[in-house]
Amino acid sequence: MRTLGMAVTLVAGGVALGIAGWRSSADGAQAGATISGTIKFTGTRPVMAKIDMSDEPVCKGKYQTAPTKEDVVVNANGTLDNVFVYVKAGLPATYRAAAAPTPVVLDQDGCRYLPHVLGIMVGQSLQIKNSDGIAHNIKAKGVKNRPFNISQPTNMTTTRTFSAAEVMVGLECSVHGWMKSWVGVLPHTFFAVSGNSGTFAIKGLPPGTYTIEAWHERYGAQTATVTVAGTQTKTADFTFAAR
Ligand SMILES: [Cu+2]
Repeated sequence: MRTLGMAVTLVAGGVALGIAGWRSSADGAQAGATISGTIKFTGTRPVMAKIDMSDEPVCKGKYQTAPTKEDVVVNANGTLDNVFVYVKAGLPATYRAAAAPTPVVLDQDGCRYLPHVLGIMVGQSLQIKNSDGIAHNIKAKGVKNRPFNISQPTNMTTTRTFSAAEVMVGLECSVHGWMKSWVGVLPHTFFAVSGNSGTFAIKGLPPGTYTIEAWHERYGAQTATVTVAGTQTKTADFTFAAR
């Protein structure tokens, strides 16, 4: 049986593939440079509290063992999941992103957001889906983006867009206090989320010197400076320490 943990990865992978495909079709196959790396984790893995879903039997029934909070997800290989990595600065002044690619889906399944962390372009559609058929209420706590509040009483999909770049916009459910998701909104598609292998790749970059930021909801942000040219691949690894 597929676990919800795997579903997170599949959704995140789908997003990344969609972006890569869009970049390739816009700029020619595999054009540009790549910055890739691994998000390492050192120290003692924090123990995440179990989520008590007793009040929501529909959600509880979707798990064989009690799900845990997702503030820190350390992968089996010692890397860190759910890290948002993106180009913070360095794109040429002349760079113009193409039109926003196909919608990104944020699902509410088992009273959790899938994926937990995602990236989206300014103006790109975010399809917020309720797969549980019970009431969820999505609150977006944007600062540069106007906050929104959507009630979804049953199985349905609501589409929203973000008008300004913002890393990150926090989403939460007013009904289920443990439900949290983070949306990185950017004016380009040079972003990735680490996933359960702890790796990332940002492809299709024009030549330049970039500030790459890796953001984690508990451990904060780190940056690296990377210069690429042509179709080079450069490595930028990040290490987050337990605290
Ligand atoms: Cu909810």
